Amino acid sequence: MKAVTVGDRSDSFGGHGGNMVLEIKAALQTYGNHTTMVISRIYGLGGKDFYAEDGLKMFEFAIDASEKGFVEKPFDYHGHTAGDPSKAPKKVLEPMKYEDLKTGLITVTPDETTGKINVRIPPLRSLTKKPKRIAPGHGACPGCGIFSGLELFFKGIEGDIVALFHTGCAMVVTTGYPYSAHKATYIHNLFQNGAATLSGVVEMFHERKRRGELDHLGLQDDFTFVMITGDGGMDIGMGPAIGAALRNHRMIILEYDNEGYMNTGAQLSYSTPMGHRTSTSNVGKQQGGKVFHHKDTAQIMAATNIPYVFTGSEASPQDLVRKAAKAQWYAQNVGMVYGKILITCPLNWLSEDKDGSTIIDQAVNTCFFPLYEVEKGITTITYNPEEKGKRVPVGDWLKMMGKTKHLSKPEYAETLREFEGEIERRWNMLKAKHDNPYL
Ligand SMILES: Cc1ncc(C[n+]2csc(CCOP(=O)(O)OP(=O)(O)O)c2C)c(N)n1
Ligand code: SF4
Repeated sequence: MKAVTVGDRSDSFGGHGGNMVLEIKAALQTYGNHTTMVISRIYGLGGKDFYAEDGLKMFEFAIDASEKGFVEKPFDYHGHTAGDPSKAPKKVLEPMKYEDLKTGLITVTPDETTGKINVRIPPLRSLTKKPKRIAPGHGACPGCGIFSGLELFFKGIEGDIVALFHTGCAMVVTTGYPYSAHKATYIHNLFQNGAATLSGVVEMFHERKRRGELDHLGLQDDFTFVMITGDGGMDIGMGPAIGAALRNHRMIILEYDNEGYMNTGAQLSYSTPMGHRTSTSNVGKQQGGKVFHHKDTAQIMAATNIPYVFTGSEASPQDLVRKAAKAQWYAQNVGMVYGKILITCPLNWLSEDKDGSTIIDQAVNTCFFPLYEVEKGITTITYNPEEKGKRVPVGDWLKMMGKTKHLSKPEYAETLREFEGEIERRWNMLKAKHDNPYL
């Protein structure tokens, strides 16, 4: 057969063909057929029908190619109505420049004798020159902590990134069709596929680099691969995330934790703390917020034995930027990193927009969200509110949010006591780990 046309009723974006044509091409290659020309046409999208004339056209493409000896258009859409080019979205942002992203102001050096990774960061003001990787103009609610948290983290990353975002607020509010707020290379995939997809991209990148297949592009090739997920995405995508951790791919998983599935209407996640109100853990006669404790994702990921795990908060910016720089070093040189940052969601926490970083700071100072890192199995608390004389009662933090105000009422005293007890238990466990490198 000289030529074959394959019609796919779905596109595999970026693949120059639907899944069927890619499979057929692969099968031909596998069986040593390098001569049959393959023409790919995507048809029937957007409710378009497929008529006999369309079928005839498919034959004509192949006949034309076999007569000419070459394929004029190997890949195209068939039967679609072209849009009006004058209405195409205009480019409004210039691409970021590598020189601006790689400031050289942050240095990360491994100490050969102690094995420690030394990080030096400049005064944070000097990093404000670094371009934002997510453009303003996205649709997040006022006071949303996601973007200030992510941008702060990215300030600690030098050079280019490839970011994969799970579904969730961070993704939804930055990708309102036909626009995108992402200035860096961006991939979206579903909760069950995110970590698997990015680990595939990482391995493909390193393998093609090793083969020299990217040399002709003249690229700076020191990308950092980062997956961004919410706490809900981390629930649903926990299996693939652990799989990627066990395979130890050179990438970072950064979880922004707003303690619920906010994008779909503030349902509880496994990270929602006990007693907190969400749309599926109500406060009323029958229930006083969530009835079981939040899972400790950072400890779960630390147990996979990846080289670096950290927690961070935008209320402790130096700490977060330093950890981001260290995360980049590990992700480029050793293996997988997992980081968790607590961020505010004023819409569903029923808190004041302006109070975001104060609330987060209080969460850290109650020891509910301790700042620490686990580096090659060794735990270090990077900020200890007790030693600084800053520890505050849990109730002081909870009364700042509408979702937890009820916990100060006498009828919820038992829930509060239980929640406080769990915070204390986990904090003491962490201190023990900090004091003993074998724990
Ligand atoms: C497998 C699957 N289940 C459910 C959904 C619907 N869904 C989209 S976003 C979302 C919530 C995500 O929560 P989180 O990751 O915490 O991000 P947030 O919206 O809080 O930023 C859910 C349940 C989905 N997209 N895929
Ligand atoms: S719902 Fe919450 S997390 Fe989502 S954009 Fe609004 S403030 Fe941010």
